[in-house]
Amino acid sequence: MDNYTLTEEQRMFQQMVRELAVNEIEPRAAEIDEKGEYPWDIFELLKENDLLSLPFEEKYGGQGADMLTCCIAVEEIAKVCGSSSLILAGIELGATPIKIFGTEEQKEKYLTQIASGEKQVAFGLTEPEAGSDAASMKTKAVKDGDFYVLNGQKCFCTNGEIADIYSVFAMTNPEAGVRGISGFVVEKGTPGFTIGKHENKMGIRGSMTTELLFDDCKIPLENLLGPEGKGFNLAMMTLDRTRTVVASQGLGLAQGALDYAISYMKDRVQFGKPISKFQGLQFEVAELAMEVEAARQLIYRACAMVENGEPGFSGVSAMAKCYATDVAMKVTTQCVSLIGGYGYMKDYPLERMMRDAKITQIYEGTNHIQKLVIARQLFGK
Ligand code: COS
Repeated sequence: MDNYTLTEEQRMFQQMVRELAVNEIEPRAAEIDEKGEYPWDIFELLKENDLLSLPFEEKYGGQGADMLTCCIAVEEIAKVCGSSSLILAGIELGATPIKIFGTEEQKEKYLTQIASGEKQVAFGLTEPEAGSDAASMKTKAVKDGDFYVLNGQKCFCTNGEIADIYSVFAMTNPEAGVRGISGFVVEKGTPGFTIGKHENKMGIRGSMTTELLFDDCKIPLENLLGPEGKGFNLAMMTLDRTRTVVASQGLGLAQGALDYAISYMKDRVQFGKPISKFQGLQFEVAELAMEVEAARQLIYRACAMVENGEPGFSGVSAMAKCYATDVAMKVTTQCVSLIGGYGYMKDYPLERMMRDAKITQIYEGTNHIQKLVIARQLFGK
């Protein structure tokens, strides 16, 4: 795959998703945000258009799409609705641990259900006292006969209340520290597993974020993901890949805000001419456009590296996530300013884009953590 340009097939795919997003998703975006409800109609739309199955192999009912193609879809949807773009991003995050370490039986069972849209998936790593320091998790999984018994709590789980399948990380051997963490698949309805607090968030309000509570939750031994003690590696390997997806969300929000501001500026007349004719504002927009394009190229490069398993992809994926999401925050904030008082009002999409952009700097590893990952690659640990 070429690192810097899209293939003809990817261009056609991009155009298809763009039209779908503009015609079907954009008209719903303000309402999704306002009501703070999960957009099941958009989920169905993505399902009908074979977008939920993108990242899965054909043998599991998927499209076998490469990383960049998946990211293009997220970018196009994020341009019009941050919450809706999380439908695809949530699948990437929740299902990647199963793709990486799942046995053939686990993949056959779970990936097929996720690809078809029959079931939804989520990722449970973060805990109230284990955020950036993910290895300090307290949730325990103790082997007992044919089961592991889970006790503990996860928080800020995207898709928490609507998922059916969860990739969960827990301590199987606390003495071993980070090497004592293991990954599991937990199914909704397992006794002892309940959903806790529903978070009331600043942005991405159409995405459901909740706690996961485990109280003597017994899961079968065969739900272990990969070898015992390799769960932390699995979580990191997952994030190395999916950070390109969050980067694409940021990119989409930035591009969407920029496109909106440019079109507004061409119509808005002040001092006798459209404000797009003022060079000071043109230069400001030119600078934002430069950063958006630079973010796009970094994401494409990171996707190619992830796809090919090129050495150093972890650092470049962290660069893409950090850069693109910082650009998203800067561009959406400045675009609110560019359209002035209207930018601050809920009748216009920019304030929503600005609120949605903020989380991209935080989730799947804060941007401070991305810099740590990059620095460790440069200097060693
Ligand atoms: N891929 C595979 N294995 C990795 C890895 C990676 N990218 N990064 C680290 N590991 C392994 C290390 O090799 C080490 O294993 P060994 O001891 O067997 O060699 C182990 O994991 C621990 O690594 P390290 O000592 O570097 O872990 P730290 O506790 O210092 O944490 C950071 C590293 C900070 C990078 C990690 O905790 C992190 O990414 N935190 C952010 C978590 C996050 O993104 N949360 C968001 C959740 S999703 S909303």
